[in-house]
Amino acid sequence: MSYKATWVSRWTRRHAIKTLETMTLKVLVLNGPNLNMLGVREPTIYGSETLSDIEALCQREGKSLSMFVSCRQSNDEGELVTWIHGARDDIHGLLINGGAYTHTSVALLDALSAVEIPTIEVHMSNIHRREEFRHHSYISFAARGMICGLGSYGYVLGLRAIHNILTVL
Ligand code: CA2
Repeated sequence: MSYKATWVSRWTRRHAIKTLETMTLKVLVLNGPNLNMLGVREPTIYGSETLSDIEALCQREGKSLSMFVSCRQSNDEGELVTWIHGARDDIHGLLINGGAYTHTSVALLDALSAVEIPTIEVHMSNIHRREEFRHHSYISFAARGMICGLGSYGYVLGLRAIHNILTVL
């Protein structure tokens, strides 16, 4: 490698590290269908916390990790796909509970695969202890990891995992 190429590559590496040090990591937390009903019904499966409680928990955890966390929920598959596409340019990590679309949606899988954003899948309940149709997840094909069965704590762990992926791994 020439002197100039070496210098440029050193500068590029140093510049990239500096950019990483000063950049605020942005994470999008997506919740799918019916998760807006959390805390309202079926407390035996999903607990008594509302979606707002969980979103506030995510904001707090994000702050403690110096990450900016935005949260969105939709009952509409197409809207979720559009939000995933929109994350491509300025979101560094995704935490997603796809709700029932987890088990049915190739569209969500394709959207996640297309944007290539490090993604953690989360579920309130342990989907492997439930009906057989919940055991399969399309989202898992595109996710770096999956957390299930730990209720809202899974969102906290998911954000920590994303932070780890973006800063260490
Ligand atoms: O355990 C999870 O987080 C799920 O993603 C929740 C989905 C379910 O379809 C997945 O298999 C596992 C359902 C969310 C529905 O939430 C409700 C909350 C209260 C009342 C009714 C539904």
